[in-house]
Amino acid sequence: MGALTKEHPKCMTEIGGGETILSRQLRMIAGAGIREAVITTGYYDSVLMAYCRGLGLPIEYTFVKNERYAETNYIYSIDCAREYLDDDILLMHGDLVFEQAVLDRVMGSAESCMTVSSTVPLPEKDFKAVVRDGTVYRVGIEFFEEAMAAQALYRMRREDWRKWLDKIHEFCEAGNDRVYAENALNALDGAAGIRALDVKDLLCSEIDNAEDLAMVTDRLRKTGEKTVYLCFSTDIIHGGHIAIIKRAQALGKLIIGVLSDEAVASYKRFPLVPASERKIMFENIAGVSRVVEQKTLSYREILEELKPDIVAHGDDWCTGFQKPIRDEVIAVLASYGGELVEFPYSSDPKYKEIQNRQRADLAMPDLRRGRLRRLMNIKGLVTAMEAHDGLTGLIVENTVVHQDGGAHQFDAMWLSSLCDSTAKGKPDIELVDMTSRFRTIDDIMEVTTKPIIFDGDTGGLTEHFVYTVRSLERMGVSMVIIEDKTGLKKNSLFGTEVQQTQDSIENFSEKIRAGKKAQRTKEFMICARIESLILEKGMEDALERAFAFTAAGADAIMIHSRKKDPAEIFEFIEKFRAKDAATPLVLVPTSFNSVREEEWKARGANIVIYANQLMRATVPAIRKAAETILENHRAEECDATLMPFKEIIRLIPEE
Ligand code: SPV
Ligand code: MG
Repeated sequence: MGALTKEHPKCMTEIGGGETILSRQLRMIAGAGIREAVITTGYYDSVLMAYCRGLGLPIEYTFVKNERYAETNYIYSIDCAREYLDDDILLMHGDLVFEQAVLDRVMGSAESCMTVSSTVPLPEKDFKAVVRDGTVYRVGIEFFEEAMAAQALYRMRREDWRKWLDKIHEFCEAGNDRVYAENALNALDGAAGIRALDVKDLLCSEIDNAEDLAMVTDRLRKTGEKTVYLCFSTDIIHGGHIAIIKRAQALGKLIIGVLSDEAVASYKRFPLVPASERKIMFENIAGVSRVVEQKTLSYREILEELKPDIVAHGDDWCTGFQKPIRDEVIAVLASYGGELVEFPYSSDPKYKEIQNRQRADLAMPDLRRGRLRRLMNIKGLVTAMEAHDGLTGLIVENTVVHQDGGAHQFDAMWLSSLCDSTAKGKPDIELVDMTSRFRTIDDIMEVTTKPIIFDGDTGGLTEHFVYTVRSLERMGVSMVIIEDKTGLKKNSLFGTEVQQTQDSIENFSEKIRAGKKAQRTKEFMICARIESLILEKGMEDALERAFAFTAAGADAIMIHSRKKDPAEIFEFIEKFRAKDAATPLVLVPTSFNSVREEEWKARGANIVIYANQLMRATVPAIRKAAETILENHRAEECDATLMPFKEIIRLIPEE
């Protein structure tokens, strides 16, 4: 190496990209989560120590000088350092350069291992390993039979390492300290249980001369030219993310994707930090070449656009709901010759704690209130499911269905007057008073984070409604829906079978105006519900009211119908949208239930409320259980239809 090592040890030789052999090794092991390094030194030890410390890596160094470096081999250096090596270790020579995938495999090995290559030709003068049944028996330059090219990169389990280290000590005590440490290993005759880890053509090479140096720098430059794509949905960056970013950077030029707000909200929870800000967060991480937004959970679109050489991901997606996404990534990569690199996934307990804290934040009134509007902006159409107590709230909060690599969950909760009254065994005639309704809201809010749409019935007297608005706002409710009826309200699903009176446009508009005036926050919404179709007053009446109520300040319009056929709702949406493209439209498709959400969205609706299905699912189930017990005079027969309480308890969050 001559001139290259005149003023510093060989490991400080530059290998391009602003790195030396050593800085690259240390950066990579720090990225793999290793926090302690024992470095044996010889000449230029002070230069080396200052250099390592100047790298600013999160590593605690122990430097051990081999005072007899000129006359001994590294078997003796290890022996000098043995008191610091009583652990699982990663052992490597200081002149070794390897690519990230090699380190990933070594770190991922459950057993002690050494890197070998079945594809690299046997070198004349360098290390070779004699391998039998996957176990390394001998390492040295002199073996050619049953041998594979090998590199001095080992991962050693403590008990295996102990055997080797004791042998090293035995050799040195006997004055046999001018040989390789591997000579001591060979004396163990395979007893150290080192598996041969075949890294094939991956870069794993020592630098002995200028030729090696040229080859390695060229290989690294080519790696650097590769583009690597890594997608994140997180809104907090912690150490684990940085470690993955560093690993991905070692594979090439790194492009980071941030998952769109819509995709995050659909599969996880509402993002606390919007995609635009998450983008800036990642742009400010050193070495990230570009940050793009990934619109969907599926990678197809972004991969077809960017065609990265490598997609990197944690190996947690090999099973579970992300598997179809992974399968698609593999197929798309195969279509243009890209490669998938997976890192062992480790979940950080600290991250869980942060997530729990985030959940608690999301439940706070000020953060919850505005989220309905933001979700509408992000998704175009949001879905709300009825909840009438803490338990149904938890079902709405936590039920997720994974389908075709996507995830679906409800965006919001509907606090139905019908279900709240029914749960109390009372008719839906505004008999359950506001204090009791607020109590239900509070029960639900205490255990959930999703935005709440409150069924405000008629809103009562205008003088009372203004108080209701303020209370709901204060609690963190996002929207109240009031219907244009007056007098004794009955549930709309009875239609004209019961006596119901529609309020006048003037009165109801006045109620809306008063509510809007009473409101203190910008985010709270008042939605006007039009009963013209329910009461068979015709489309013209419905539309006239919709425009009048919007003019009075309503933030949204709900149009209701109890017909099975969705035709009149389609017609209303079309006619309303012809004149008003912006005001959100809310639907409760209990009767007209054949239309899918995608179609409602395409037609211009913004909120779909599933108003009573959970309650209707409960009643037949509990009645059947009661009847079965009565019929059999015992509970055994009904057991098969019941959920064990252990499972029910799992739905309930622990603080
Ligand atoms: C409710 O769920 O209480 C409603 C919707 O108001 S509906 O029952 O369809 O009228
Ligand atoms: Mg109602």
